[in-house]
Amino acid sequence: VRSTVHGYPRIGPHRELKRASESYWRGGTSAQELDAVAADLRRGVYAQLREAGVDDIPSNTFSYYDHVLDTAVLFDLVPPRFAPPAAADDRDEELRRYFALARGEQGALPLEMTKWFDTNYHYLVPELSPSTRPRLVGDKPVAEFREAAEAGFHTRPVLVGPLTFLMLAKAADDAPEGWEPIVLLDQLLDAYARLLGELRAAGATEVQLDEPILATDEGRAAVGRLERAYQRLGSLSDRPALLVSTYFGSIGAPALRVLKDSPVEAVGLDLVTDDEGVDDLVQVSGLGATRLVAGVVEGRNVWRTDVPAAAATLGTLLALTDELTVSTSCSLLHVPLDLEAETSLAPGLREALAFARQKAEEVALLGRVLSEGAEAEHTGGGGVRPPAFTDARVRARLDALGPEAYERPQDRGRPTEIPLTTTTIGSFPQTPELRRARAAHRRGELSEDAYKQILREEIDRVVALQEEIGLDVLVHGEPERNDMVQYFAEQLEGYATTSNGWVQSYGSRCVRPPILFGDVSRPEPMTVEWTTYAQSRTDKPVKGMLTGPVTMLAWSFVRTDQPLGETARQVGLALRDEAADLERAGIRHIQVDEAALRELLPLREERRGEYLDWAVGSFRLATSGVSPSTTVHTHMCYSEFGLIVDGIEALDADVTSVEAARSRMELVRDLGERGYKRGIGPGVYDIHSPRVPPVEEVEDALRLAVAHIDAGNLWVNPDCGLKTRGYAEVEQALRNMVEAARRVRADLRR
Ligand code: THG
Ligand code: ZN
Repeated sequence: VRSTVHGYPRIGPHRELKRASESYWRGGTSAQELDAVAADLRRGVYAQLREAGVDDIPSNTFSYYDHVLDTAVLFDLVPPRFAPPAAADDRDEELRRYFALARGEQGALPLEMTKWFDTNYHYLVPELSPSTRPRLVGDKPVAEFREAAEAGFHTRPVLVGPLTFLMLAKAADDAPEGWEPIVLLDQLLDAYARLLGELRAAGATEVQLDEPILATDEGRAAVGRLERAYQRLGSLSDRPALLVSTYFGSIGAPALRVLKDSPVEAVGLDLVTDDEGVDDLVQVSGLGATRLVAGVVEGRNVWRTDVPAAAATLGTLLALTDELTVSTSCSLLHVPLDLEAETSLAPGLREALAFARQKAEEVALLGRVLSEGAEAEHTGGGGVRPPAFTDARVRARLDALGPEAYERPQDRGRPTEIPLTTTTIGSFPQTPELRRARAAHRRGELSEDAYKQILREEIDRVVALQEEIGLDVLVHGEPERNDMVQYFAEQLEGYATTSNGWVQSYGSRCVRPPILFGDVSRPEPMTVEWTTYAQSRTDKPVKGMLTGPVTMLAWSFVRTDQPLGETARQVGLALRDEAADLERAGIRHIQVDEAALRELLPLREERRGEYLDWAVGSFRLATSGVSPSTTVHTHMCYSEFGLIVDGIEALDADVTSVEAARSRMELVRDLGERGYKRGIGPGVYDIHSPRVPPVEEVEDALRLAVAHIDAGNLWVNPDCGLKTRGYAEVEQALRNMVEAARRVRADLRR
């Protein structure tokens, strides 16, 4: 029994890739230097996996920005607005175009970014049209295979599978209505066929094709295309062995049967995310000669594997297949690299954790246990459970709550009499000075008093700026927060934070997801000091800013010993206490962000109702304790409204701001038709690019919106927080936004 992993973190032990690429973008590093850093990181990964004892090492899991983007570039699936490299062998030109696709350049907006399934990783969405001609133009997988081979590692190149690639792509704006990228399947398969031939010629004996789309309803429904794709690739005469790898959930018996009956040599299944994977295997009467790559080590959470239990599962799987490989449930891209880099985790908790490197050791151990009959208990792999950390008081309080704790009075009035009230989502730019001060404070080089003084001065500036611009509902700007989840996790009981547990979110941007290991409670107020300080500096209302329960879970590693809904209720209760304290301190607007509400939506329809029940319940628990006259706000990112409009209504916030740049009109029309009676703030400009929207553009958006929504219910705001932007553009954009609101208000009075 061999061992492998589906993929590995690529940013480096100290985020070397972030440093190197950001420096390259600033012009401080040459293409050669950047490539050298990347090559070192790749070699480091192969060496680490070999040292961990992993038998089959993947390659092409590295990316400068995103693996879906890499695939688009590899097959020449680049929209025409991105000029091709001036010369074929100019590395700077090649990188310029690659990063332009991800980040935009003069005259060309970047590809859209969206969440990779239900994770906090973002991929770039390929734009395809009927004139798109897939063809193999790059050699990244081949070059990285050769590079690894020269360093002494025979690897298994990993590719995004053709079905997943096309089903995640979107039709370009100029494509005819109703055209779908999937119609390019046959042409794309020709390009994959060529690539497989080149990999074979370079010496690759096995290639992994990732098809996580099969865990979604749409993917499961595409069995006909699945069959076509893998019959075609499988019947190539001179090719490497094919591993079709699936993850983020089970794929269902029909898809599994297609793969079993196809000429592919191996199938990877996620056996931890839900409990249907083994049922699927039983239903198709086992895989027979098709090798099973069994994902029994959880790839996207940080708990140590119960090795004896996993070994027992693998034992039963041996009856369902002739050949077995032990693996992770998905790529380890979603967990931090190495627990050894953490020095300050509480003992007891630490022993219960495994990061990527430790998980690689776990698959290797399981491989040995099964091959050699080694006793799991005697090989250091006993199932260590997280320490039971229960808080009887939290449980008693939750048990004592009745249904009224989840309801606000329905006849509460409209929060403001101003039509088109202007506000922002919460965060203001985090200046380099601010980041430096926070880093110095963390290292102990800046005293608590001096740090707080800097924060107060920043709040003074942000409040004065908003007053001067003429915004109606102000914010304090969140200068004290490193991250909207980490900041709260640092202050809540039941949560641990890491010092180096970085996980890639998109491109060079990383987050350190905290670890929610026990019952959650709030020892002290978390935001009252800063919010009330800001309120003391202005007569305008200041909005208090909290992160909602779903988002606190979505962007953390969470305990698995109780249902997510139960954990969410505990977070909701802590936030309810915080909201009460804010209100007592005189704050009359409270925003509870649920940026990740869409992201945690289950990939399969049949599980969505249950999810929305607990997601909505925990939000309402957090927000229903305040007086009817306090305005409750919420904000959501990346929402596709067909799916989430019911959620907006169910949350029952007084004001919901949404990132609606693309679907703004659809949303206001839909809410208007439903007679939605609460406030709605469809983001009037896109903060993800530095572009300043002209007044007229915002005005047009507002005029369209007031045609569908009562102006008294319409709020005016950017589409997301401003922390990643610079002051120069933010100031001008907000001025234009406020001016546009003034013009439309004046017309309404006529
Ligand atoms: N927090 C968390 N997850 C998120 C977001 C967030 N996921 C979705 C979205 N927002 C992702 N956006 C970003 C934007 C900026 C950064 C990370 C994710 C970022 N990170 C700093 C960096 O990489 O340099 C590090 C921040 C830190 O010091 O903690 O800028 O807001 N959890
Ligand atoms: Zn947002």
